[in-house]
Amino acid sequence: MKHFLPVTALVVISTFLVAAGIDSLHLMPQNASVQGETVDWLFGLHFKLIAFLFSLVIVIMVYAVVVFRRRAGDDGEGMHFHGSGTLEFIWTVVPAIIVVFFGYIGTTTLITVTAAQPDEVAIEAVSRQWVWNFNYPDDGFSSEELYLPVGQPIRFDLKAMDVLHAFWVPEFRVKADAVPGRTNVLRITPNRIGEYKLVCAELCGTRHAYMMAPVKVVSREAYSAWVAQKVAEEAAKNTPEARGAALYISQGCKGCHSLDGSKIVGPTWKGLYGSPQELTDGTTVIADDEYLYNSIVKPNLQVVAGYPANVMPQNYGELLTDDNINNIIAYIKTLK
Ligand code: HEC
Ligand SMILES: [Cu+2]
Repeated sequence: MKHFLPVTALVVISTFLVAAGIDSLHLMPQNASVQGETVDWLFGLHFKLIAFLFSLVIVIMVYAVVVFRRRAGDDGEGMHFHGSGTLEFIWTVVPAIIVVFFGYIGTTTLITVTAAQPDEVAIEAVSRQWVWNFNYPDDGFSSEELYLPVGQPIRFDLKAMDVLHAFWVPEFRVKADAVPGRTNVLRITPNRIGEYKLVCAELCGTRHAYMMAPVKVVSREAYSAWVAQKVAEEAAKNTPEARGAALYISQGCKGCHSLDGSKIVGPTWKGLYGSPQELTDGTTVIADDEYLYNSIVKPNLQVVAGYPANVMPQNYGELLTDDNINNIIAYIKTLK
């Protein structure tokens, strides 16, 4: 019994020292979410328990080695004893209580961290090999950067287009898998303005290590400004001219028509609208809306002099809607 007090004192001192040592290592980056506070609290508690258990084992072992060592001239036997009911009871019941207690706070922490928030905003995080994309359904645009307003509870709907990925921003602490064919949910309320990095935390192929996306937690005002800018960009993408420019590429017009005045297979579109066109039958027409429409739908009707007939595909009238064609014409008009 005379060893009990010094050993207890040493265990207590060692626990504090080890716990402080672990703390000073800063194993986790700065926390930046409300959920992270709960996680860090639980994490900290575990490390204090680890510091205690480590001290319990190491202090008693070192104490025994030093204090009970064989001294010069001592060749007697050690003390013999058979078990101790009290001790066994204590070292069964106390750890059992601790384990159940930690199980309990682990569960309540999980419930707190995953709880739905009344005013949460949904953002869809779409993962594919090897990029992230964020859809903001409330405002109808998507972005490659994740902007978040500080203090706003966010519900991430996680999607995967090909294989398993995982959504993880270390500063937010919480993490969830993105699984093809289902939508996993992850809730985060960022509470610290700053720039972070989203990483994929599920080995997903060759470029897994590079599957990252910038995360910017900004003030509410900066967020509104960014949303307004994105909405405007989205609207700009939706003009007839912009849609026509997209069709120029997606329908293959680009392969035969240049925009810079150079002659490829067909005539350039630069300065085409409103200019006189010499045709193979010797006549000259002005390239107005009607002429352009006919040139797209029935290319052989009026063939431009110096160019072969039957080269421009004859079936654009079937492939393209009238809307498509009008968009292309609107685009051609911008090519001065
Ligand atoms: C395989 C090559 C090819 C592709 C692809 C092609 N064109 Fe053409 N296009 C031509 C050729 C060659 C001419 C000139 C002969 C003629 O008038 O038919 C022409 C002529 C035109 C003209 C008249 C130009 C002028 O200077 O008077 C328009 C307008 C036109 N194409 C629009 C389109 C559009 C729109 C697309 C895509 C949806 C497209 N073309 C795709 C080859 C192509
Ligand atoms: Cu991935």
